[in-house]
Amino acid sequence: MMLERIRSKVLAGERLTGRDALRLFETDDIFSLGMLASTVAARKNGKRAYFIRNRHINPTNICVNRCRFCAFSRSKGQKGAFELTIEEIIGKLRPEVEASRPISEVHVVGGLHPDWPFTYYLEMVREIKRQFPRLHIKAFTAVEIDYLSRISKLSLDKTLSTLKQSGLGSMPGGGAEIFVPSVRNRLCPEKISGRRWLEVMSAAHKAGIRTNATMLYGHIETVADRVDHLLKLRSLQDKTGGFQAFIPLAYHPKNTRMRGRYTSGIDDLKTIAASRLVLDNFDHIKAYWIMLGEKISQLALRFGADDVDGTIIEEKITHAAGGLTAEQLTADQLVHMIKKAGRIPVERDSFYHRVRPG
Ligand code: V47
Ligand code: SF4
Repeated sequence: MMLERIRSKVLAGERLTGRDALRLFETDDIFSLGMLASTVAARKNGKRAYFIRNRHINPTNICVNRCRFCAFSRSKGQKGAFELTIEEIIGKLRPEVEASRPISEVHVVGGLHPDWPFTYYLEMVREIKRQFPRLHIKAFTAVEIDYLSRISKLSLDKTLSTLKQSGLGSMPGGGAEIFVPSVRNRLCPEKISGRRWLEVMSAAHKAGIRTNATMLYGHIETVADRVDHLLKLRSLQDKTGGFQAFIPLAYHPKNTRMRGRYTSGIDDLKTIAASRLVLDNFDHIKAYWIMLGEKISQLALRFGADDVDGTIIEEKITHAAGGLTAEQLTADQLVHMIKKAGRIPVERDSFYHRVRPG
């Protein structure tokens, strides 16, 4: 019953308020919530569910920040710390790019290294582009871009345009966590503020770089904090239109200093559905199978999601924190997953163009 008024608004194409959004998170009626979100997803993407052939690369896990939810990062010299050379990065990519069905995108995200200069990052992007001109480079979160601008002493705009000229194609959505300062200060006190994250994304969009957005949920935040986060993203998207997909990231507690519990399947599905309904100006909601698991991701495709990410190949951030999934799935497995969820698999490129029929 509680959802009746919201349903009417959604069906009439009216925008939901923060109060409506709270109701979505608070409802127990997940079936009505899922159906409503699914209706909106169908309006935007029909029955299509997207996937991509991609590979993740983490150039280093050495990081000057110490986010309390992060089990991936290490200090310099600490056991388990690693640094990849550009040759090693090229070596990881080559078999995937030269395969009969090559990856179309590399996703590059890492720690904030205390010594690497900006030129190392530029060289990394340039060399990937030189070796594999057709590979799309989706790299560096807003947190990394801010750091690169500080170490290079270049303005944000100049940092972004230099990276773009060197081959950066788009940016992932990490580092957003939860924007509300009181929560953010407990999660990751050294990290840039939520406001700065939004500023960096705004600058990227103005520079013609499309990005994603994320929200880390299921730790110490309240549903009101989630709603605040979604509304801030929606408001920036109204201004720039530069976000492609929104990805709720389910908190994984193992080996972290924050501890806590894994999220529940119910909360995962509610968060997908509420995001779909609140972010009316986002084209895509991604069910990141690495964090949700294959089965919840399938259900998420019936709760408003239209994308499951990709083949990944190697995943360190979630798996350091107790990820329960495999690190990679083949395109065939992704197609099967999507079909069994009653959706039409579409292999996409980084801008959601169809690559070939699934
Ligand atoms: O920024 C860190 C999160 C993010 C944990 O844009 C954790 O297409 C859960 O942003 N439990 C990186 N999450 C991953 C990311 C991403 C992944 C896939 C696709 C895209 C995209 C973006 O992972 C970090 C942080 O928010 N994270 N530790 C943890 N223990
Ligand atoms: Fe560093 Fe990112 Fe981990 Fe925070 S989440 S400690 S910024 S690698």
